[in-house]
Amino acid sequence: MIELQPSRDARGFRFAVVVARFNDFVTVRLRKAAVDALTGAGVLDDDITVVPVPGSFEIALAARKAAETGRFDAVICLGCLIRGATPHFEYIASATAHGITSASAATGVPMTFGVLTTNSVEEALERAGAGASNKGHEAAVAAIELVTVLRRLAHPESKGVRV
Ligand code: RBF
Repeated sequence: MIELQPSRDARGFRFAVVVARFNDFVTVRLRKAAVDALTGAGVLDDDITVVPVPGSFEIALAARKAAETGRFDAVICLGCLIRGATPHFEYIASATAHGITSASAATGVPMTFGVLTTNSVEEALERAGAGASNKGHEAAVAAIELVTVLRRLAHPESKGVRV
């Protein structure tokens, strides 16, 4: 049996980071952690394109348009939804998740989900703090894992280990 190994080295891959401005006191932290994770994995500055959108509801369309350019190996989606007194939270959260899933399925471009859905500001800040538990960092690491393992899947000389 062969098990393909993802790589932590993402040199040469190109990424779009779609980030919602709504709740930007949180999303700037997600964005920074995602970009740091990419550059830490060897991705060149010029190979990262940040696409700001007004709110999480708009992420899916921008992610799809980015994917359709053919210029990106993966799209990292970042946003922050904080539950309020309105039912909009559930609608927007559901539309965002489904929209990103459909965009990835329609384009075949890997997309990762770094959209926080929290009950409070405190909870949101906890998930956007320093370190590896930052959800922007996690979404970038997931994108790196996905593009590297998919590259190896596509090439018959894939590096794998016999297990
Ligand atoms: N966008 C977010 O990214 N996070 C939110 O918590 C959020 N809350 C919203 C609450 C309401 C009642 C509305 C109408 C919009 C909210 N949005 C939020 C913005 C939404 O994603 C979108 O940008 C706007 O509805 C414009 O299409």
